[in-house]
Amino acid sequence: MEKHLTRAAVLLTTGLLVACNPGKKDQKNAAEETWTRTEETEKLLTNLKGTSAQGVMFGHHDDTVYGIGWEGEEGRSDVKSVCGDYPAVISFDLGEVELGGPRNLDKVAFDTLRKEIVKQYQRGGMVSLSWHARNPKTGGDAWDVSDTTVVKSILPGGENHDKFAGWLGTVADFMNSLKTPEGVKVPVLFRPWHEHTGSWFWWGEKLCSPDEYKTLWRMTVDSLRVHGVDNALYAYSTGGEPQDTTQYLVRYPGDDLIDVIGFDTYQFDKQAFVETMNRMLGIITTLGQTHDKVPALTEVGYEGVPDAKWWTGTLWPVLEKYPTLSYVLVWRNARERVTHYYAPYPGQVSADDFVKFYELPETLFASEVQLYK
Ligand code: BMA
Repeated sequence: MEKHLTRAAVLLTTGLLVACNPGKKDQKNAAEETWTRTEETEKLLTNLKGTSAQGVMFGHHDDTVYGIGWEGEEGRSDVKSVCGDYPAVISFDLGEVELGGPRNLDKVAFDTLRKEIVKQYQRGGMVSLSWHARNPKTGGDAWDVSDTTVVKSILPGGENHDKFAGWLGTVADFMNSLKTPEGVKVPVLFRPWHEHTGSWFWWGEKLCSPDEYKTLWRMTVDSLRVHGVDNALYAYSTGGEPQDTTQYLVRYPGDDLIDVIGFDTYQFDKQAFVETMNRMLGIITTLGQTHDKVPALTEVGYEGVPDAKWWTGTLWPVLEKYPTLSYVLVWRNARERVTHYYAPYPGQVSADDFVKFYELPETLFASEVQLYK
């Protein structure tokens, strides 16, 4: 770890110089030269840009590690139990990897995540990783917004910078540990610092300036690159707040750092949800084209899916209007919070409608994609 920290410190300094002096081209090139992506990761990016011609991939958080009434059963998935196939995208969370313990914030072992990530790769599907990192200043969780100087404190020169550089090292170690039995590093889409257009995480809008937020991003990516992480793509995802492309880009850290542009939104009131979806999907469709980035609905859902026709009656009629969308991912089926689920399970009120959604030729599940060929 000490070796990592030293190397990270050098790179973080470079990153900061780049952030502060965008005109100094040679410095930027020096930082860019320090990284490459594996062949499989390049392939993933190319295929992500191509799959929308075929359809939109369906995703589910923590799909294969637990569901309603079960946990840790080899091969099980609520989505598969309902429609017969795994999601094309499965996401997991790295929260608390920074503490060095065996399990993440939702009590899933990191060893289990490693195995499931490899399995999803072997299916030809994609893995996305979010990171609900704990609050590095207060010691609270990601939702602790009691102090508005947390981001500042972890940037170069801040009192928690060294500590946080160590945290980034734990993320890098995890990414570097994702290998198939043949030794192939498994590509992942890393999606940290999400929903930052709201103010419920310590990296949220009211808790740091746009420059601080962008520097946090650059520091994160630079650090992973210098730690040898060559199997990651990066996703920038706002909440549903931006009203137009300009607002969406206020904290955008730069085309050189980001591969996927997305947003998270949930249904409470149906009309408000549909309005937000149309506005945001329009924004990321436009920016996907003008910035050559992959647009994705990085988190969506209706808790408990109480509408029996939600999939084909609400979600799909909006999605089908935005054919360049790469994937749509619903949040987890929590086994420890009985009403906190977003995908159907056998017998759930929207299960039959989900099968109809699955049967649409334009929705893609794991057996319908090959993202590494
Ligand atoms: C939230 C909830 C929490 C969970 C967190 C990270 O939206 O599901 O229960 O801890 O995501 O997965």
